[in-house]
Amino acid sequence: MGVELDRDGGIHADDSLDELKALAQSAGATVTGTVRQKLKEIDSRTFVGRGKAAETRELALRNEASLAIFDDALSPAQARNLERELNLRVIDRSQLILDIFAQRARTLEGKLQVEIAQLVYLQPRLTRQWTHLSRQTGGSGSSGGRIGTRGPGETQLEVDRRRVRERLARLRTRLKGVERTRAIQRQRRIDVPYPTVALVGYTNSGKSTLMNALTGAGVEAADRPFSTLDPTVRRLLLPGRTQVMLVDTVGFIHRLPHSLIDAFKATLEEVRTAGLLLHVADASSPLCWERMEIVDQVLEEIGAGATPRLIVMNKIDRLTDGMLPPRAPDTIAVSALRSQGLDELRGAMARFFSAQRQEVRVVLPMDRGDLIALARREGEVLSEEYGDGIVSMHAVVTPPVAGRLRQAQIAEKV
Ligand SMILES: Nc1nc2c(ncn2[C@@H]2O[C@H](COP(=O)(O)OP(=O)(O)O)[C@@H](O)[C@H]2O)c(=O)[nH]1
Ligand SMILES: [Mg+2]
Repeated sequence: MGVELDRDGGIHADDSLDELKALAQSAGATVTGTVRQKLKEIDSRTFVGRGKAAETRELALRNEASLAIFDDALSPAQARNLERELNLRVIDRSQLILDIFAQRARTLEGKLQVEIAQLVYLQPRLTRQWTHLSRQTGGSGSSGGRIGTRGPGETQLEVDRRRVRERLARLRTRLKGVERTRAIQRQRRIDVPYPTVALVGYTNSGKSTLMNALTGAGVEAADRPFSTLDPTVRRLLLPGRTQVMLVDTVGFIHRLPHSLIDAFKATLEEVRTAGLLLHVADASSPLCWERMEIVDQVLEEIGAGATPRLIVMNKIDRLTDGMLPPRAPDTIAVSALRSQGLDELRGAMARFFSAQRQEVRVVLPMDRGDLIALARREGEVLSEEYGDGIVSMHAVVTPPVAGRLRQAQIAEKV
């Protein structure tokens, strides 16, 4: 069910509802009907109008539906009232997305993050009526009826809020431990020291396919939302000997639940600390630009709004008329699937990093041959003079290497 409100901007209600349908199917549901309503104002009690609710109840009965999914965020009270009006279990888009994440989570970190997000979402909804209704309709047997009941849903709805709070605290402590390991891994990478490039974009835009095409990483790429939850990192060699670490991570979507963004802070840290973002967009989607705006908003929200980025227009093989959507000058057109345009993309990344190269003049202890070798390998050494137990060097290197050299210097070269 979706509503079109007068004040709606961005993604149109119909497109949003289509996306919701695809999400529901990908979660294992069979969609037996869609309902939409144009509203001036929402009904604060039941979100949609009374007439619409009655109509939906009829439709659900006819189609033997066991679940209603709302495209808009419902307050806990609205969801409860709607369950009563529709005589159906009711969830909203957030809960559906949380459910899909729960299905996709593979690693301990991913599972912890999703469960935290689910519990945070459920916390205000833990009331007696809700529990009662969930029990009544939850066990209907069809796979669609199970959506929103996986993970903590079924078990935790039956415990009281205090125990949920306790569980949340425990999960957060465990997650902290896991995050620490990730932070150490990231630190090691910074020490390496290659710049990090993060793939970002709307879910299903082809980030993982591009990762595989560029690095042969063998990351799972599938035609379904959120197949990637956990970050994968691979080394990528660019023209001009620049090495970078390429990170593939979770995609974004219209109305991504806040509890998820919060819970995935550590995963998204990979994006926040990257030196360059590749914003991968599905150029074959009619909603390409609207989706790019949503991605920009989420990037802003997680503190990566100012990170430099290259815009990668993917799936150009699907553009029958060979026309890209009207585009900004700095975009690179590729087909990750057919490995088209990848040289141009590598070139653009290399140009970005070579423009970022810095001149450094440092005096190093003689025994830091490793750093001199690093500067030679990762940059260009313009001069090196050996003196009394010291080497003074003038080089042009990437920012991470420059940082390493300055850290180890005993004096600035004059
Ligand atoms: N036609 C076409 N399909 C692509 C291209 N890149 C990715 N896909 C498909 O888009 C779907 C989502 O890809 P995936 O890499 O998993 O997207 P992600 O969610 O952004 O990681 C898969 O079915 C891919 O095969 C492309 O360049 N052309
Ligand atoms: Mg992916």
